[in-house]
Amino acid sequence: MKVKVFTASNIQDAMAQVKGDLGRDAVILHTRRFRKGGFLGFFGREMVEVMAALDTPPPAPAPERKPVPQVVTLPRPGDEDAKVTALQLEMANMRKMIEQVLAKLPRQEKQRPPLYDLLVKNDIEPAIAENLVQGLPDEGPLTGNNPAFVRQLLMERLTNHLQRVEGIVVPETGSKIVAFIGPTGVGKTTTIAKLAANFAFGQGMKVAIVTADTYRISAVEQLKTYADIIDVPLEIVYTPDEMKAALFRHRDKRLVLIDTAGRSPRNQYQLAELQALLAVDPYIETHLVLSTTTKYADALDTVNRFSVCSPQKFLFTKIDEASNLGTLFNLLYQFPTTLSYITTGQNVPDDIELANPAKLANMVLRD
Ligand SMILES: Nc1nc2c(ncn2[C@@H]2O[C@H](COP(=O)(O)OP(=O)(O)OP(=O)(O)O)[C@@H](O)[C@H]2O)c(=O)[nH]1
Ligand SMILES: [Mg+2]
Repeated sequence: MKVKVFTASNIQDAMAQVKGDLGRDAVILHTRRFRKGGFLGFFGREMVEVMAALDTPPPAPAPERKPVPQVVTLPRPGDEDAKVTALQLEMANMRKMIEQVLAKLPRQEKQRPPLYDLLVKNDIEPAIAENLVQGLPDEGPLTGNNPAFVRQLLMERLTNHLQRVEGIVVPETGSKIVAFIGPTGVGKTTTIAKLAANFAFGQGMKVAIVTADTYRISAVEQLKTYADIIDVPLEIVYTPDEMKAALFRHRDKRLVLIDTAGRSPRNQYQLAELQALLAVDPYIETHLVLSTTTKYADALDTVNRFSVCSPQKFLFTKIDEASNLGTLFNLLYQFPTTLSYITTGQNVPDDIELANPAKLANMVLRD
């Protein structure tokens, strides 16, 4: 048996080489794509490698043997079974032959489909990417699976992991209090202004804003400016008791939005203080605000440390600035937390929308 490896820039050229060298009876044992040149696996040229084998024919028949004329017989009942058995035998021989060849070959690097590389390029954690592509059919001309079809299957898997979506739901005949917590500068205050405007103008609701961010004068001024433009009342609170009193004063509002100071996830004292502020009312729904531009490891640390405040939902900001949605997807894959809104820019009140699973999945798999 003859086994050869052919390399070309595309599958058609590789197959032409196989045919030219080993002929039409060659058996394809294995194909893979890889990158040649480049730096750390990037920017290289994509190449295709095809491993093919040819079962070399037995020595030529003795010259004196005369060719036996072929007798063509019509199939009779019962012949079909014989044909199937012969075919099965042939296939078993072929499988044995391939197994013998593979056993003699040096161990190959684990094969991963091209979509795995695309996920990892989009900062999906390698272990998560591996789970996502597990069991996907192979794509490419050798298997007959259209790459677009395989991509669509993966897209459905991604969408499934982003299904848990719910914004702020104000009960028909009741009210809602929502607090926004998170690290500094992620966009909590801007997001509150966007939501206040949308609920007050868009849905005609009575809205109030309470801020516990009293660390910086500029923070209060920033929110006061928004509150004045939107024409909603703003309360400034320093202690849990004041928070309780402010919520009581605004019990007639359909929606109360609470702004908090950005906390360093590493400052346990600040987190405990935040926890105490939110503990004044068990009905406060807490959204942990995270920026999509944050590195996954840092975002994971933030989620773990803010878990003392038991946030019910994640809200992701700055999608317009993120080069990919790796952090967002990795977190939602790991935590069974509901996703509320995503923000897409600095403009108040427009740059905010309810998360859309299919749209986000599309962005996760950006080429
Ligand atoms: N590009 C972009 N910028 C945003 C977005 N949301 C907020 N920002 C900007 O991010 C910066 C910080 O926004 P803030 O709303 O003050 O953030 P914060 O979380 O309240 O910050 P602290 O109160 O200091 O913790 C501002 O310049 C905002 O305009 C967004 O979706 N996209
Ligand atoms: Mg703020």
